[in-house]
Amino acid sequence: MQALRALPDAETLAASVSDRDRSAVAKALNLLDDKRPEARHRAAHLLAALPKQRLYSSGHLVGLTGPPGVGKSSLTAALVRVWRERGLSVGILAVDPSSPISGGALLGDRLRMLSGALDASVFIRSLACRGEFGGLSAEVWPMSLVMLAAFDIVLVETVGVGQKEIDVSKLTDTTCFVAQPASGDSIQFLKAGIMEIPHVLVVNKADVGIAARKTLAELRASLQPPAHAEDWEVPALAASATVGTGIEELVDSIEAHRTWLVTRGLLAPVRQGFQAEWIIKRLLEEFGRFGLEQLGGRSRLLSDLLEAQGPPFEQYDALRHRLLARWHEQN
Ligand SMILES: Nc1nc2c(ncn2[C@@H]2O[C@H](COP(=O)(O)OP(=O)(O)OP(=O)(O)O)[C@@H](O)[C@H]2O)c(=O)[nH]1
Ligand SMILES: [Mg+2]
Repeated sequence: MQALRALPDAETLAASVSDRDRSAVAKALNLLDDKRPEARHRAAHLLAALPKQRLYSSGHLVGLTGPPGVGKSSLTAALVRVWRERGLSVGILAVDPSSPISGGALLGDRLRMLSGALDASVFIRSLACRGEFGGLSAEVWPMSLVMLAAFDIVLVETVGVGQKEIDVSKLTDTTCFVAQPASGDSIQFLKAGIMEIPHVLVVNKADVGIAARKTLAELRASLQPPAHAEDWEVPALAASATVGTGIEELVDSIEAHRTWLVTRGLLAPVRQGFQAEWIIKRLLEEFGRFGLEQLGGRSRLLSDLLEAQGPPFEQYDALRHRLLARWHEQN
């Protein structure tokens, strides 16, 4: 209770987050991580008080995923430098499978090594993954919303080798998969349709030479041409996070995908869709399939949620109460 009393009220915190106050962002993220009922109540108010336009119609949520050691953190640091040069602020959520402390520290070190990359407009938060969302912690969605209210770019770094990427692509506007030179795994996953096709593919460590070029050629060959001219054509690039080649092109490709979404009016619906999926996933975890059926079934719920478009915790709690009331009536 002590810690909660020390917090400013949800509206004040939301206003400070929107003013890009870093310590407010840190406090807001702590609040979302707090499982106590009073904290959850405040977190719901906080999310409801954030400017809707920022959460659903602006900024860019970028996912960076790939196998362990492929260079995601190094690439993050290189990307941050370019974004900063372009005047954009960046919030980073690093979902670390092992240790939230060492993961964040490592990323911080990488960023510090790139002189000038780590300034007041770059914010890093490390999250331990708790086995949900195929490696993504349940808080990633609400935390992304808080970060979107405060930063131009929100980058989510997650480790994934195959199927796990599917879940990242359900939480970020643009998913970027980082492939390892001379590793056939990702190509096999793509070909077999096990891996959700990312929006941007990049072979890192291009400085190793021939092996990277070969992998890039194989990846390009394994990408299906789009069925419709209107579909997004997935770019496959080579980059070197350590040498710094291909980074501007990577930033341009990531930006091009956002432009593609915006010109088709897809940014808001895509994010509302992530939120609806996040709510359904939580309901499924708490009440199982039977619970979902009682609420009208998955597809009905999905369309109801997309239509209603409220803040995430409010929508979730309303459904939860509806279900509990129903069960109470029946027994
Ligand atoms: N040669 C070469 N090595 C690189 C490049 N990028 C990263 N590395 C090296 O690859 C190793 C792993 O880099 P990280 O950036 O920690 O990779 P990661 O994907 O974030 O790793 P995890 O978070 O542990 O999954 C480090 O030793 C880096 O120095 C690159 O472009 N070229
Ligand atoms: Mg890393």
